Amino acid sequence: FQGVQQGTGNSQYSGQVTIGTSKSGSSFQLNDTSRGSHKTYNLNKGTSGTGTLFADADDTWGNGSTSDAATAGVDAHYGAQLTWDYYKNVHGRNGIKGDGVGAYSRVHYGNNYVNAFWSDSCFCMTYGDGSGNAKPLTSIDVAAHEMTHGVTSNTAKLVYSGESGGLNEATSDIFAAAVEFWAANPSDKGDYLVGEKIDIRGNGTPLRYMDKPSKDGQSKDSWYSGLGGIDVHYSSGPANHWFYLASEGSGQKEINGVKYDSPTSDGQPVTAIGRDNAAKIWFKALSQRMQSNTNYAGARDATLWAAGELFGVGSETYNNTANAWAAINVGS
Ligand code: ASN
Ligand code: ZN
Repeated sequence: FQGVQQGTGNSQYSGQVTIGTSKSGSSFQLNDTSRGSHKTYNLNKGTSGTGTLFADADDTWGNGSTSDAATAGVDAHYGAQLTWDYYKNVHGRNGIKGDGVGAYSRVHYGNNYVNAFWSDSCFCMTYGDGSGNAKPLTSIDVAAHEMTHGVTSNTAKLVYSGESGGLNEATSDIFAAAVEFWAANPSDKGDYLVGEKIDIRGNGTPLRYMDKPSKDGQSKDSWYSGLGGIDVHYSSGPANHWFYLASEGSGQKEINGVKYDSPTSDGQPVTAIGRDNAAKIWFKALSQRMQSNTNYAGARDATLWAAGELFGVGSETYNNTANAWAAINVGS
């Protein structure tokens, strides 16, 4: 099978990793032919087009720091590879559209750009280099978050405003956490924090907390009638909180060295169904039940339908799934 190669990447966040590359003439390229030909490009501070496809003479990429432009390419390429493998192995989905076709990644976008984004029009992910204390936005969780926007666009198509926008954002955070745990990379272990590697505020705090979203100062822990009127990155809070509660249960817990303390809005404890079950339920709900205008009440219905299909209506898992919704003030 000509073309499929395993390169060695020295990433910034994930240590030394094996990445899918391909050979072209006497050189190698960041073109993962085993995952839909997902390619990674260097924009070299540009903001349009694709810049140049990363190429290398010996198939060993990056040096683990920003002094080598290929390092961000390694992290982005690896994050896309993990996310591809997660969807395929855990959910049986072959690529973002389910058709085996890869997207592509672009790194070194613009100057001091402190963000990353998915675009439906290019079917691609783009990463900034950060600025000041904020590091390049190429960590595993950010890559999985952005790639999941592509999955949402090709499944439920949740409109990116109002409550459906919060659910769209939460879907990206939920699978960001799920991919990070699933990858089990020793340099970036799984957690229920989003963007903890980036240090976006320069004080060591993550962008978002799923056990108690309000810890960021703006996200909401529970549903309330005005939720649809706030920014989608904050109205995601209750659904992120649902995922944490369903996965791990309420109260205090320490996982991979991170301490969590998850409250419930109804004061009733929630018993965990486990992260893998929660992710299976959310994916099935997203891909088979949610629609563009699904709101929080609809998301509850969709996940209970999925839990019923997967585990049986009235099963312990089904009931605990419902309890996690009650804990964020949705349903009863
Ligand atoms: N990084 C952001 C996100 O994926 C970009 C945006 O606001 N859409 O949510
Ligand atoms: Zn997002």
